Amino acid sequence: MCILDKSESESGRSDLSSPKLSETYLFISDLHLCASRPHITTAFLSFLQNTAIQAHALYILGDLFEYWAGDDDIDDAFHQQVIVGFRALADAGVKIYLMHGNRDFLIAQGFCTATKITFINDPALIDLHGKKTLLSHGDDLCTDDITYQTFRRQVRDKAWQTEFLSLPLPSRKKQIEAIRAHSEQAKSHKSAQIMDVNADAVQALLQTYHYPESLIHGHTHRPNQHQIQLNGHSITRWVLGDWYEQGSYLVCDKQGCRSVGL
Ligand code: LP5
Ligand code: MN
Repeated sequence: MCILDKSESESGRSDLSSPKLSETYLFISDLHLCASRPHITTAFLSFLQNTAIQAHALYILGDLFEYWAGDDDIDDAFHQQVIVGFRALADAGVKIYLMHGNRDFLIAQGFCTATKITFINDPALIDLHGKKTLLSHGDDLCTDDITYQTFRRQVRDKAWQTEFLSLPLPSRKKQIEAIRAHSEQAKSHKSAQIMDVNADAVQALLQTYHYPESLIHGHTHRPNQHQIQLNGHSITRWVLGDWYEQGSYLVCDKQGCRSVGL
């Protein structure tokens, strides 16, 4: 597992040409990068070089990749392209944080070291300009999706993962392809409501984390801003968009947060 940086709300950088942007935090998720969608990879690498490079920190809230079969796949040419992009961003002084999604939860220390990314757990509580902000991929909140939650418990089990990772890489990829096909089939029979976050699960999480000012998550691919009133607290739930059709990212600075299309 990657090293967990406990100081997510670290002090500002001093090497940026634009002091205004040095106070900027960017949030993305659900890029589903893969070799067969080169236009998304191009858009993402351009985003790293032109947009993220001006920010203080970039947070990736899961599903960076279409799937990740294990860190022994790091030498793959496509993965190397992405790794080089991240390393250049990190070398320019931008802090990069990554959380697992349901498709890339096998990302481990090898990937984080190669990219100079800091791994964060799901959920992660950070301080955004004095505002408590909770980050999550979001799949854990989809509690109505019973078959998915059962599957999730199995594949997030450490013993199961150790055994799976002991298989040869091609065999793992073959199994993942089968699961992907099965998942696409299963999703076509599920209602949109089942695949959305459950309101009670969201409330329970917000209570556990003592009512942060906002929650940012992805996974559902339904970009939006929801206002939740909970026990006298007004909490904003930001849902990040995916990068299939048109990429978008959430920008948070001292003025607040806003969603921006690429
Ligand atoms: O990702 P998304 O949004 O498309 O769908 C998710 C849920 N599906 C998944 C599966 C992933 O998409 C694909 C696999 C990722 C690779 C992980 C790497 C390591 C795992 C190795 C496993 C061998 O997460 C989908 C949710 C949806 O989000 C919305 O929340 O509904 O969940 C499913 O569709 C899962 C099914 O409901 C249950 C799957 C049980 C699998 C049982 C094994 C059957 C084997 C079939 C072989 C032919
Ligand atoms: Mn997801």
